[in-house]
Formats: sequence, C-alpha cells, structure tokens
Amino acid sequence: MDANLPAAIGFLAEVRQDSARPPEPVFAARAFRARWHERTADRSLHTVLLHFGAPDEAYAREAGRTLVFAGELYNRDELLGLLPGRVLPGSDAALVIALFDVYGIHAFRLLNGRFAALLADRERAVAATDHAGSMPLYVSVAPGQVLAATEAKALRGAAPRGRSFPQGRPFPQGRPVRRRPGICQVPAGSVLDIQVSTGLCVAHRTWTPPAARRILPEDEAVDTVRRALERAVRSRTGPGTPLVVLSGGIDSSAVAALAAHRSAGPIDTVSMGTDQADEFAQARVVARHIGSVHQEITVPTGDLLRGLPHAVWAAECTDPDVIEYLLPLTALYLRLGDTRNDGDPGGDGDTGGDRGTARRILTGYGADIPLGGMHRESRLAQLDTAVCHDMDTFDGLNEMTPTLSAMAGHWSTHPYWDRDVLDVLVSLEAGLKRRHGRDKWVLRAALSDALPHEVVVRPKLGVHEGSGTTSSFSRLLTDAGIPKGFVRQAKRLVVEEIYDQVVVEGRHPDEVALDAVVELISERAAHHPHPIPR
Ligand code: AMP
Ligand code: PCX
Ligand code: MG
Repeated sequence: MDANLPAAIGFLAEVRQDSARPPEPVFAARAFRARWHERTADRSLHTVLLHFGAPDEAYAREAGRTLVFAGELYNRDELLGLLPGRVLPGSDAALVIALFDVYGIHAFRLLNGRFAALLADRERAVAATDHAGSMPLYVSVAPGQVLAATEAKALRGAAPRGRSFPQGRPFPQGRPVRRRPGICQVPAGSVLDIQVSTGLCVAHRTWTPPAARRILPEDEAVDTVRRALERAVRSRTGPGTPLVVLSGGIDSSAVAALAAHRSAGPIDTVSMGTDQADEFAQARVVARHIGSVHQEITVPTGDLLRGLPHAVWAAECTDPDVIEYLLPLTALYLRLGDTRNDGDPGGDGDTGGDRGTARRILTGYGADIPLGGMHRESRLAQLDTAVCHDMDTFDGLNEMTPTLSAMAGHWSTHPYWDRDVLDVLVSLEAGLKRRHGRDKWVLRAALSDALPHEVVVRPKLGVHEGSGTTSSFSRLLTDAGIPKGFVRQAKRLVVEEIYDQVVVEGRHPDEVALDAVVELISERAAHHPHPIPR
C-alpha cells in the first residue's frame, strides 16, 4: 500500500438477493484490480475494486454491514473526534462505517472528501457521492439487484436490460445517462437508500451550494480564504512529494505556493503547452519563486486532438466546452511518465498502480466556478448570476473526475472543490470576488505575500485558451469543410459521436478514428440546411 495514495480509486459493486457474478467490467481508470465476494443470509455482494496495492483498506465490515469506499477523506481529524472511546479506525473505509454505526445515512453529511461509496446493510444498499460528486457514481437498480460503479461503462453488460422504473429512473433525482436506459448517475452530494428486494430508492441531499452571501470586511474575507485553502492543500498533499499541474495563473500558482510552504523539500510542478500556444514563461516565474522542480511538456496539436476519444472515455461527458478544458489535462497526465528519469511511461491496462510511478497530483481546477472567474464580468449582479448558474449546472459534467488522471495511473485532487473552501468561496458576496478592478480579487489578495506581484495580478487565461485547444479543435473542423457558423454545434456532435462509440458501444479510445468522426459530422453539416450558431 502506498500511503501517498487512496486505497481504491474506483469500483463496480453488485448487491443481489441471489448470487450471480457480474461480468468483467471495463474501466478507463488504471490500477490493480481485485475481485471480492461475500454472501450473507440476506444477500450477496460482489465487487471489482481498482486499488493501489492494499484492497483490504477500501473495505470495512461492522455490525453485519460491508462498505466499499473509493477515494479519500480530508477531514479525518474532525471525524475521529466524533468517535471518542472507540478503537480509532485506520482506514477511511473503517472510519466511515464506524460513523455509519452512530449516525446512519447522516454520516455522509459529515464527510469532506473525494469519494464514492457503496454500503451493503442486510436488505439495504446505500450509495453515496461526495458533496461535489467529484468521483462520479452510477447505479442500476431492479428488484433484487443493485449495481453501482464509478464509471458508466463498467455497467455495460452488467445492468439489467428491463426498464423496471418510470423513464428508467429508480428515483426522480437520478440523472439519466445518454443512450443507457436503466443506468443513472447519483447526484452530487447525495446518499441513495435502496431496498434491495423492491428496488425502492430514496435520495437524500448531503450538501447543497450555499444560497446566502456573507458580508465580510476585506481583511477577514482574505484571511478566511487563505486559511481554508491552506487546510485544503495540507489535507491533500500526503506524505510524498506532491506534483502540481501549474499554468502560472493565480489558481494553480496559489496551490503550488501553499503546497511548497508545507513541504520539507522542493515540490514538483509541470506545465503543458502545444506547438500553437503555451504559458511556459508565466509558469516558470512561479516555479522559480517557490523553488519547485519544474518540467514542461509540449504536445503537438495533432496528438492533442487525437486524445479527444481518451478525454471523453475518461470523463464520460458530452459537453464540448468541458471536453476542451479536460483535453489538455488528459494529454498532460498521459505524458507524465515521459518526464521521469526511469523512462517508463506506465504499465499495461490493469496494473497502473504497481510500478511505483503513480503520483498524487494537485490542480487549481474549479476555482473559477465559485469565484465567477470564467465570465470576465464586472457587474456584480451578473457576476453572482453566473456563479449561481455554474453552481447549479456543474453536476453531471464530471469535470473533476479522478479518472482523467487515473487513466494514466495517477491520483488527482482539486483543493478549490474542498467542501469547506467551496462553502467559503461561493458564499462571499460578489463585491469580494470582483473588487478594485480585478477578478477573483479575494483569492489574489489572499496569496499576495506568497507569489510575485505579476502572478497575483495576471488576468485569467483558461487552459483551453492557454494551450490553443479551442482554436485547434475549431480549425480541425473548418479544415474539414464545416462552416464557421456551425463549428460550435459540430463540436458537440463530434463529442457525442465519440461518446457513443467509447461509452455506449464500449469501444477502446485507441480504436476511434477521429478523422472518420469529423468526416461524418462534416457530411451532416453539408446536408444541414441552416447552420444555426448557438
Ligand atoms: P485553468 O483554470 O483554466 O487555468 O485550468 C484549470 C487547472 O488546470 C489549473 O488550475 C491548473 O492546475 C491546470 N492547468 C491549466 N493550464 C495548465 C497548463 N498549461 N499546464 C499544466 N496545468 C495546467
Ligand atoms: N476552468 C474552470 C472551470 C470550467 C467551468 N466549469 C463549469 N462552469 N462547470 C476552472 O478551472 O474553474 C477553466 C478551464 O477556466 C476549466
Ligand atoms: Mg490558467
């Protein structure tokens, strides 16, 4: 077991009244795989676990219940304080099952983490996501059978065919999965309480984005943000040397600076660019300032775009904007092995965790959502409208999924989407987010002593812009004859077509011919009478 990594990063679990065995699932995430089976008087539990060498740590058993837990917790100390007089649980799974014994399903309201969990409790199955649904969780429920998996594609072939529920959804809040009737995604910040015999599901929210706004003096707001972010970075860095994916923008530079502060030795940072665009100079300023061991990876644009099927396969998302954000990061993660002196870019499909190359990666992803940074909006009313909209619509996009890096055998985590950081950032009144003519003012002010001034004031540049991904994807389509006014729709159609091939039909991303997909969409565009710009 590598203490630097979570015990497990994904699973397929099946709870049944009879004892059939689920077929071998496909996952994009790469790690060791362990199969495990348990039969009690009431039910059987089968699991396929993706782990880093100590699968037992991802299971816990207590009082006739069994918990399967993928991911990790960030408020262990607080949680341990709730269990006085007990033998302190060693693993996160053991901690959660001990809390369940005391609090029942409300235990999930206590957790600040990045996880997905399935608990088999006699005739009940309980499925839970973290507050942000940052590790996706899909379920398929039929009377007598409950399946849960951290990737939708893992339920291919295992899910019951019949649609036993209205619209294929066992509970009204379930997010339907494109072209996979019978499978639905568990919403962010939810716990699903399922009666196995009937398939009856009740969903409870364990977290919702704050709706109120706090009015704080500048100093207090700045101090609150700094402390929350420091704690989130600290609880995510683990005992090893962390690796921060660094653009040189304020979000990732803040994470890198705080990780460097708490690290005994230099931390690692890495930046990606393409032959079209990079932010290498800006990232270098930060790396030099914090004394990190810094690397730059240049990805040829053709290779970057050929990674589209991999990004869609990992994220299981059909939103073309999100795929543009995730594509450069996917390309970076897949090339991290290239930056090592051992020259080993990773292992085969099932054993990503066995070579000692798996890294714990911190990102600055997601800071712009609670702070409204994407919107370049100076009017406070519109800024808060944008924040509300983004907080209402992130669920189901899977942009935070650990599978993006797990596809390359690594574990990634996003401090800005720590539950406490998010609560603070969302709830600050908009005038603290946009202030003195700057976007994300409160964050910039909170890091002003830790980073060079030019970094603190540097305007926002999204990863899709800084790497030239958006423009390269557009050019791929216009070069194929797609009219400019149709490019946005065409991107969506390309991403959906890829999704259908790799998620719905179960093809490996290496088998997807991107040129053929683009040609198909270009032919459709040619027959489209009125391209309508979105
Ligand atoms: P963004 O907010 O668009 O800068 O991107 C989200 C996160 O992705 C950043 O906070 C970084 O952690 C990471 N990132 C963005 N651009 C790069 C890059 N060029 N190289 C490495 N990591 C990056
Ligand atoms: N980002 C943003 C998040 C992208 C917006 N997502 C959403 N509205 N659900 C961030 O890092 O905060 C970039 C590139 O900027 C990705
Ligand atoms: Mg950036």
